[in-house]
Amino acid sequence: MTIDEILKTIGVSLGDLDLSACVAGDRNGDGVITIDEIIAATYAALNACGVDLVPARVRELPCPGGCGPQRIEVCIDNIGPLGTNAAIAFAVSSQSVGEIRGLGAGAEACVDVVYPRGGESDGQATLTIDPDNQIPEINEDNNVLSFPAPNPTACDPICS
Ligand SMILES: [Ca+2]
Ligand SMILES: [Ca+2]
Repeated sequence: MTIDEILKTIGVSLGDLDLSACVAGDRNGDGVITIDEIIAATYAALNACGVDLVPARVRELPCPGGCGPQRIEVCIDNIGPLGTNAAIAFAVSSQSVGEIRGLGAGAEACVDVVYPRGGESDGQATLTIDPDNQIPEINEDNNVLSFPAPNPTACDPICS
């Protein structure tokens, strides 16, 4: 949230502006903006007002029977003060592997995907959230996480 938006928030609280000028300022959805919501908006201004997606962690999943494609669990957090209903795409080592649908403020979502071989560098893979930057965020510079590439012999050797 910018200073301009905070001023709009104050304007709404004083009845000068319609609530639609800053719906995000009305945190509890009661149709009015109160002092505590202005304070919350001011705090939010320190971090801007919006979505901030970050890759939380990646975990190798066991493969049933020891044979099959290596699967990983990917967890994405939204550490921003606002949620999003947008589809959030993510890529592993520059290969698009999946998306999640929406993420509330402070929420986390985890999904299982097949680990795409190739693209590792020095045994490290990367998880990139919103790789094509479809979603504007407070911070676009915290969307990449490096993690150790799964050992090729662990799960997806030749299955007979
Ligand atoms: Ca981000
Ligand atoms: Ca983005």
